[in-house]
Amino acid sequence: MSDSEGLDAIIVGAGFAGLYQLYRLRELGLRCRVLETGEDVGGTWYWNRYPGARCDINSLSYSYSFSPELEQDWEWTEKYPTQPEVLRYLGHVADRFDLRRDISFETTVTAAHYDDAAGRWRVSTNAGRELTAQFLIMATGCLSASKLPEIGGLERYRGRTHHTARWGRDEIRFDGLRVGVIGTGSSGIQSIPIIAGQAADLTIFQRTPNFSMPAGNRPLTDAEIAAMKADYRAYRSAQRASRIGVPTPEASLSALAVTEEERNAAYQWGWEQGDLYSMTGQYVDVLVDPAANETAAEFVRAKIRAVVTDPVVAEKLSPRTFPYGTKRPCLDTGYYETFNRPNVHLVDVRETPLVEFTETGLRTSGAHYEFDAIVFATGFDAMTGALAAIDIRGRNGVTFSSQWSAGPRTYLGVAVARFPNLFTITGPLSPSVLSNMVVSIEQHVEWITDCISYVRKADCDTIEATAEAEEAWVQHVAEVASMTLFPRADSWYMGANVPGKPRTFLPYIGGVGEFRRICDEEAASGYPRFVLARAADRPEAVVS
Ligand code: NA7
Repeated sequence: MSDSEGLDAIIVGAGFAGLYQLYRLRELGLRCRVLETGEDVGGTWYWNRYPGARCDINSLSYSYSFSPELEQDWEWTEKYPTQPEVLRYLGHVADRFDLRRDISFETTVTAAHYDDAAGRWRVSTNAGRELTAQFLIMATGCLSASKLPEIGGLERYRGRTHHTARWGRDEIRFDGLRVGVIGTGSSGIQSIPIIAGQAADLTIFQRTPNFSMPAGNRPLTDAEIAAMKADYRAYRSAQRASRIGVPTPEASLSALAVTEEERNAAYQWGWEQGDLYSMTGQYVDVLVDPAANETAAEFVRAKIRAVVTDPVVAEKLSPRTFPYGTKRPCLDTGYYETFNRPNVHLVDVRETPLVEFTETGLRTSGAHYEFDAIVFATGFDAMTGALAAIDIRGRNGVTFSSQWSAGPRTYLGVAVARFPNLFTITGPLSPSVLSNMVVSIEQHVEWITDCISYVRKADCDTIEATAEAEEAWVQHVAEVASMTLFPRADSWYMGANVPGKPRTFLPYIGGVGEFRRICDEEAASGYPRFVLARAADRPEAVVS
């Protein structure tokens, strides 16, 4: 099918990012189409329907700020919203702003090629459809390309299988079943206590134990909702200027400058907040100094030992191979307590590695396990996976894979040299997963919208980051990361969970407020690290 719509922009993905980008570009008068694999809006919140799936950021904070009316009308019910509640919210946003009419659901983008001569992107879909547009905006998410364990034989296995990131729309229960769960990241840690309550027998295959703390989830009170709604504008400003998209107090002391009693009291206070940042935020050096970090790590290990009654199991659950906070910490509801249940067993796959799936279950180097159902909580090819899944070709047919063999290269995580008029919302090398995603998404969407508006007002047709700007940004992102302990962990932030993926730090750790300042400066000074060109001048006018 050919493009009959004469599109200005194609947006790939209808999650938080794609929905807001559509809203903004429509406001600018652009004709847009959103292409979305799912049957409905939601992105991450459409796919991750596993039991216990919940956001780890306070609902009043993890929400759009662009519409004060939406902020006032929507009623969040819990401190940490469940997946169904976030999905309802996004459905409400789609209806409220009449977004669905420009979204094609059940449509997967397979290829996007830049046509130099026409100065347009040609986008192909799984349904054999071809669309063209001047601008292509990838709202494909940071954690959307799910991954399976890298062992063979899955086709042989006759029981049920479920991936946490591809959970079905119908309720899935495990009553009376023998269940195996592979993976102990956030998805495993949130779902394991619930699956354990249903299954006859549950075996958890752990490769790396994680640091987790009680979420302390609870209903929001009317008073706290009213207080936030009375002061939302000031709160949103503080979010935008903050380090992680949630306003938090800045620490001033070293963890090593206080007594053990003082330190443990401070960590205890952070622990009781039940959030991702209060513990690490107690001291300036927890994420940069190994000795300071170890004090926080040991505090959490002591908590694990206090809950888990079998000391051998407690030790297996205690992280020792990476600094606290350098892999995404988790919030849980009864995770460690689950290991005291008689129907729950823990297998350390570093001691006895996974070997293969069999017709009836799973074999490790130590034993064979029979299961009626296996749950894969094995995570994602983070930040680059969803982009790599599409055959994207820029100027002269250049591909991401040919340019990114040593790690992703972007300018500000939003633009890529040799890929004119292509934008990546919260792309690699932007704060993204180290921040409240909604705050970072809004910042990128607004920046992209202003940039497109600038291009049109300047009577130009293309905008493209220079290779020099990209190189400088790649260096800066790596340099800032190297000042922290993050590169020491085999985390998905480092691409370490995907065999063969280059080991580079994928997000930008300089902070949301600082990143916004850099992006704003680029725009305010007329996009000096980009080349703008008119169709008539192409391609000679563009140096790369
Ligand atoms: P994560 O955090 O990547 O967790 C995946 C888990 O699966 C983690 O424990 C992995 O161990 C484990 N894993 C992955 N591959 C294997 C293989 N082959 N064998 C054994 N174990 C394996 O994904 P989640 O979905 O839990 O959470 C992702 C993010 O979503 C989360 O951080 C929040 O930001 C929201 P590993 O640690 O790599 O050794």
